[in-house]
Amino acid sequence: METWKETRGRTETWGCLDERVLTPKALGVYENPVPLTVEAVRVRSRKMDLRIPFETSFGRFDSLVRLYPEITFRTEDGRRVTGVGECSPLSAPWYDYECHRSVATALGYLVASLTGKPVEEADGVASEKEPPVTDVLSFTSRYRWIVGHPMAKAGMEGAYWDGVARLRGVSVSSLWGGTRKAVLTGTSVGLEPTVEALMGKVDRAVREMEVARVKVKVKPGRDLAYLEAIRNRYPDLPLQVDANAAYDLFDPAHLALLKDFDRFGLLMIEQPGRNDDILDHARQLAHLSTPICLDESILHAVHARQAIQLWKEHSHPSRLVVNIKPPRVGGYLEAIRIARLCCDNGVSVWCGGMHESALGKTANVHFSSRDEVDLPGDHVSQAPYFVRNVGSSPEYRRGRLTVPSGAGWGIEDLDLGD
Ligand code: OSB
Ligand code: MG
Repeated sequence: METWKETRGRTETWGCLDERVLTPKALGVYENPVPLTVEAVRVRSRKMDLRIPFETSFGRFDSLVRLYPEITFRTEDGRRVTGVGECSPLSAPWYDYECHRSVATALGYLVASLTGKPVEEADGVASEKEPPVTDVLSFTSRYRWIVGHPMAKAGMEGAYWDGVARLRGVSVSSLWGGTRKAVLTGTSVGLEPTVEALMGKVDRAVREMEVARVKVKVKPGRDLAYLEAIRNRYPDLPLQVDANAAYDLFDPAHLALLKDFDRFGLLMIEQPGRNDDILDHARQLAHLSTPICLDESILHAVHARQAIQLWKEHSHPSRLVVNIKPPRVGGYLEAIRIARLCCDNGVSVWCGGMHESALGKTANVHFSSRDEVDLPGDHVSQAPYFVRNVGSSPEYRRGRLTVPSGAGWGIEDLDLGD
């Protein structure tokens, strides 16, 4: 039964949004026909110290653990290829319920599913009787039964794409139907205790880095004075804010603050309300002229479809923006599906970040090379993100990152240790 249909854009999209719609073929995403036997799956992890401790409305952190699932595939003629992905949770369940400990647990189930062993016996070596995988859906269907845990799944899917791209000797961007050679990038500036400290970070981003736009974190009480200072110094700077769910959309004082943001000509206000809400964001903020961006509350394409529908009823799709983070939506195919759905309905999208290491950031850059991704992403920091990274980041110059063209992710000096 067809329940919802949108015909204004390039594609027709049905309400169910299961894998029969927005398929890899319809999205221009490569469908690998070569049978690949999963031989082994292992997970490495690295604790990484941030150069700049990061504060948001939910908390402050100065180090992160990144997990790297690695898959060894065997082709029918005996060739071996390995691919690696990144899981980029925070260290505690602040942003969503995931953290590096929950991701490690979920990865145990993913490894068991891919290697055909019970989770208690999963040692990463595949049992002989598992059939090979081909296209991405045949790969993800192995672990589709696992509810939730999108960051664990995204890292595993990343390993699949890197492996397939290396086998073919092409970049992941080309498998994903990416068209851009460079992607626009902005920076995300954390909360600072004083206006002067924040202005130091903003000055560096604007004057030294020349980023394509600046995003600043806000929360009630650390908002208007900060925005006023930025606007006084930089009247034309492309500027947006991210509240990480810090405002109560039914508190008149908070609503008045958000309405006041209209004075600053912001590109968007990101996730002001609850991290699991879409409906109240649509209804309670329809009187703002600043577009609302959803981050935390969009976990898959069905949520994006519901948001689009609600903005059509209560506001206008041009006042909705979606921050697509592949780790938050369970992988790259789902990220591309959301991008297409939004683009077809007049909703702008950009690629957010989770303070990924060089591998995860590079994957986000490959995703951002799709033409639906029309706004600058959070791909760079005011200083290198980490004291020591796992490889070089894509080449940055004046608000743009070059999409790597080498095989796989195209990171030549990737070093994950043992
Ligand atoms: O809400 O976009 C967010 C970092 C960690 C968790 C959530 C968010 C962020 C950022 C920084 O804003 C993005 C980045 O530079 O990686
Ligand atoms: Mg955000």
